[in-house]
Amino acid sequence: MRFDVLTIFPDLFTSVLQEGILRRALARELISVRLHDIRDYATDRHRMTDDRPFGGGEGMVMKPEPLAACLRAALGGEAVGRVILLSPRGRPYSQQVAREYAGLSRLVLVCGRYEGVDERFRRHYVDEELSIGDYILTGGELGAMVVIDSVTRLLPGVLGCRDSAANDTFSRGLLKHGQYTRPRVFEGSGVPEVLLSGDHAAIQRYRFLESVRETLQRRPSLLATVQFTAEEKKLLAREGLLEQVQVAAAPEK
Ligand code: 9D3
Repeated sequence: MRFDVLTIFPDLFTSVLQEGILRRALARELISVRLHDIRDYATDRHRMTDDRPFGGGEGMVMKPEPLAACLRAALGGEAVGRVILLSPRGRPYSQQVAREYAGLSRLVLVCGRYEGVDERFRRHYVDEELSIGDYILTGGELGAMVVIDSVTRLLPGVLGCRDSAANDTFSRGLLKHGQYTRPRVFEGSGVPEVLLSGDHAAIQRYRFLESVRETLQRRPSLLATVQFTAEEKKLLAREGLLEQVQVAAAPEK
């Protein structure tokens, strides 16, 4: 998969791409990331990428010509690849959107700064606007990194089967159960006995119930989209959790 990033701060991306899973995905050519410095496409002698808003008001707006020239260079004649503008008024990002992007061969991520980009650039060139959450950032770069990180780990071959994406917190809509490792006793606290028992069916039941309890407590609205098997329902009923789960899953929460 190929990512093209348009930004006035390409250096922000270097550390994120130089460590861990992203570094390995790049080295194995499972992804490529091309950073395009919008400032290289500014035409005036001060290399300005922003200007004051017509009509007045606070802050600055990103000029359309450098953005358009940079995008043209990034696409290199091919009109393939979805053009995504990171923006606080965009569609909310989610694991579902990440899975959708992971099915594409190319993403172009445009990072705005200041108060936003000129509306004509947005209308003529942007396929969709994407927000990473309801809080205010100083620009789109962190959003682009979130997209690159979350999409890359979904690509075939990026994660080993041991930590495969199929096991994720959001893969079936339940939060993950807590995990324990050595030592057996830490600051006076032990490890749940069942995890030491070697009884894999019992461990699986315990973890499933822990997942449901964690989800009920922390994110009950997530339960609305979870499908339980008949066997899981029996287990939940036996633990006195079925009714709570059904209440949490009911609409109008
Ligand atoms: C006063 C109006 N502001 C909108 C709430 C203007 C504004 C603030 C911050 C415009 C752009 C920005 C910079 N943010 C992003 O570029 C951004 C972002 C975000 O702020 N929150 C969540 N997701 C994203 S993706 C890009």
